[in-house]
Amino acid sequence: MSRFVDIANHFQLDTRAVSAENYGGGHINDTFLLKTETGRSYILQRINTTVFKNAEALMNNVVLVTDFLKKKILGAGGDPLRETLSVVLTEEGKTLYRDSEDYWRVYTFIDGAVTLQTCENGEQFYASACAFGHFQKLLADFPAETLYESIPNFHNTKSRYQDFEAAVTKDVCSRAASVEKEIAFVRSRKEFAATLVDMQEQGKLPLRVTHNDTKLNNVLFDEATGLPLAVVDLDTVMPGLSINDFGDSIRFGATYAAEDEPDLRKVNFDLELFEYYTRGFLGECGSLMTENEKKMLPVGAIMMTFECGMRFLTDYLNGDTYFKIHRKHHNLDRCRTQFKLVSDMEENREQMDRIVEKYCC
Ligand code: ADP
Ligand code: GN1
Ligand code: MG
Repeated sequence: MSRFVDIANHFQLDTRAVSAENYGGGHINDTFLLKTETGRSYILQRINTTVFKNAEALMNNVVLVTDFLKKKILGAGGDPLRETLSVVLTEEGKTLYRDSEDYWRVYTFIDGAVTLQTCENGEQFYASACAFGHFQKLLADFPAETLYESIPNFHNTKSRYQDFEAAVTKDVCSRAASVEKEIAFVRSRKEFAATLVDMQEQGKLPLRVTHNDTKLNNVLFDEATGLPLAVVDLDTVMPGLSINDFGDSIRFGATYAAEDEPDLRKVNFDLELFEYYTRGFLGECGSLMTENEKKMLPVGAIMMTFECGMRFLTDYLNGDTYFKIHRKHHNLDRCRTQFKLVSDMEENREQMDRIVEKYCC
């Protein structure tokens, strides 16, 4: 029996696990689809403890957030077992199993759902916006102070900039000379990198409980209706900026190209998709947002795309130690798509502002 099946059998499953296959395309954790003797499915995940330093505190967050969401979902007449994650405990009643090397967790599998890696049409992107906007709305009165900061300074673009400069200085893989153009791209936006962090520190943007990793593939859609069903990947739910949740979705989803598309001619920011998302997000949580937040939504989109590209470049310079890679120069390809999108958004900034205004009133 495989090691993963063995590990799975330390959890309270309906019957014994019989198989575990690689699943999903995340860059940080390892995900497996488990099957038990009855044919029931579960999700098994190995937590990347280089990234998440305190797996127990992280799981405490997940339990707090999912318990909170389940109450709200029940109150609204929904199905708490399908509309958010459900943690399966170990035989000892713990949220994590620890073997000699790693921390593991299990979630029940949400059946009848699909995940999208890129949008096929605007309606799907609109649906994902409703999911993340609704998520934000549901967590509006969650007690933020009970949450552990699973990755400190996660979307602190200013400190991400410092990490980038440190990577250029160390240049451990002697790659800096080959990415001069990308380095210059980041450096010319140093002041921009500070904008949102500064505004938040000056009290111009409120901290809220946010998801912080609002990629399209972190939404499950109902297979039967195409409607959004659940927001998953709750590891980075922490205090953050609403506009960064908006922005990270735009970064990943407002293009028909993949995040790692090597042919940049195919990578274009799509204003129509931007409009679909803006309509969905503001429709769900716009009434909770301040005027400043709404005004800064386009900046959130540019910032998250810039920050992510800079993180990919930093990791490339550091020798690919953070994000999983599946080919040589994978992080560089990812960085380049992000920077192409940043340039496109900068060029389309006025149209983005107009679209946001259109859905603000
Ligand atoms: P990562 O942190 O590596 O991105 P995720 O938690 O997002 O991992 O899981 C990877 C994929 O597995 C998701 O994109 C989704 O398709 C699927 N998935 C995760 N949790 C569940 C679940 N409880 N039920 C069904 N599918 C799930
Ligand atoms: C990572 O784990 P995953 O693949 O959902 C990363 C995000 C990046 C994203 C880029 C904890 O998300 O911040 O935006 O890759 N997650 C972490 O695709 O660093
Ligand atoms: Mg994910």
